[in-house]
Amino acid sequence: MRATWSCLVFLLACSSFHSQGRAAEQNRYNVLFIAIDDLRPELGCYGVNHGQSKSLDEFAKTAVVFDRHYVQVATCGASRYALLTGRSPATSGVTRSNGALYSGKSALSHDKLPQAQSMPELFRRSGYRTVCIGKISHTADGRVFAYNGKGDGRDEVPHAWDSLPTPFGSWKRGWGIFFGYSGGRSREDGGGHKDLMDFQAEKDEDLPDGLLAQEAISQLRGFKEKKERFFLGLGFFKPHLPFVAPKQDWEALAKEDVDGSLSPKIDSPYWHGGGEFYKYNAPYEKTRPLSVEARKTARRAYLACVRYADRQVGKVLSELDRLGIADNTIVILWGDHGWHLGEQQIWAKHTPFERANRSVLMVRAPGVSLPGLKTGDLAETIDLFPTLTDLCQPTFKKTRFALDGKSLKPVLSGEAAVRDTAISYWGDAVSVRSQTHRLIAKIQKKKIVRTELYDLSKSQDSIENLAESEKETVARLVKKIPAKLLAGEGMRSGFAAP
Ligand SMILES: [Ca+2]
Repeated sequence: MRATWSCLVFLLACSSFHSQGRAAEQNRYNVLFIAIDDLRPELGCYGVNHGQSKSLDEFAKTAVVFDRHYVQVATCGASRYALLTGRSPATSGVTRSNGALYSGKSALSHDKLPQAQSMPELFRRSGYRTVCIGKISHTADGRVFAYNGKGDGRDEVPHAWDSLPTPFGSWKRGWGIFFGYSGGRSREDGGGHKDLMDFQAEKDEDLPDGLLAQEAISQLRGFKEKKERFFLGLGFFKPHLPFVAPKQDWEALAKEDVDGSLSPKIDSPYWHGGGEFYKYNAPYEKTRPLSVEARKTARRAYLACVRYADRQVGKVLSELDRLGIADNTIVILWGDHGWHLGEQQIWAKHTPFERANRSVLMVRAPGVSLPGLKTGDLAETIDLFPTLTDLCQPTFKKTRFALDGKSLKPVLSGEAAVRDTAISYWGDAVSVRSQTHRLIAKIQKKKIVRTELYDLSKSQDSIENLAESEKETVARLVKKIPAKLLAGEGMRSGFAAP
């Protein structure tokens, strides 16, 4: 009898241990997902020594830095669509549209479906408190309005967020704050403001991103106090156009020897004139190409904005440490795409080239990622959804769409690479990046009508098209293009959106 009783106690203990074990395995981490709009890897931790990214460089020492992370599409909305749904443009058809989450065939349903349509929805249905501050999807606050404020303000990502507490300050609304200038002015306030740059503000909180950081800190304190498992999406606006930051950031760059060199123009149908950049009023003559002084001024303005965004990230990460919750919080730092700062004589995103597709990715997963590892392993933005589910083991697992990416956990732990190419899309271009080359295939009516091949092993800005001379490399990389794009299912063209 005594033996039986002991046995029962032992079994109960085992059962309790196992259920606790399972509970501990699921919903394992909080997630702090920080997006920085239009941030290319112009940071110290990426070997670019302007000395203006102190916070991100410090964070990099504790995280894994991906040197070869590529977005799916080099435009805000389509890149974020891929991030949030985990779908490749080859399956979603979203190769251009900024409005993909809420318009056209790719739009998410506003009905609550048996499966989660997006990453934050999946975490929400797992019991996480999901909060969106700033630009995580395409709109500035997660709600659908036109630039002029018209619209019904429905959620851009249905069922994703418990709360959307983006502060508007004196700009009053989402697109107002997104295109904000100092003094509460905005590109979209009807006042005709369209200066390329504005560095008059005194304090961080006199501009939108400072307010976003403030709100994020307040949210983190709330999570800690209520002991909530959280998924916080925090999307900073700078260095997206217009270039606006406090005076101190502009002045700090005055000490820098900002590069004024002229890059050769690329001979490609995907070269474009950077209309979004050129439409702003600049403090220099808007020639093509820009003069050396104009190039320096524009680059300095971009870098000043990077410096400002960097400082806001630093405040939020410091608070995470101070609250003592960094050890069970995964932090992802992600740029939604890169930017040409004059390389190939382009001042913009919206190309299939290296500068537009290569963006910042840093991941800190406590207990998993190797602190300070800088990896050259290839990664795509669609890998982040499966990476987070792999690491966090959220209790709700059903996704509306098959996840097209791969978990980066083996890369984070330094065990193995997970891909030998990264594929990006831009309109009718499919671009395949290997460790050394980038192939750009123009596809029309399911046929490749033109190829470009660049050897990037010596310079990421190479403009020498080797498609004719290195046919074997072209053939090898063409095989990586999803077969359905060439076999009949094809990709749908995007929707024109601003
Ligand atoms: Ca962007």
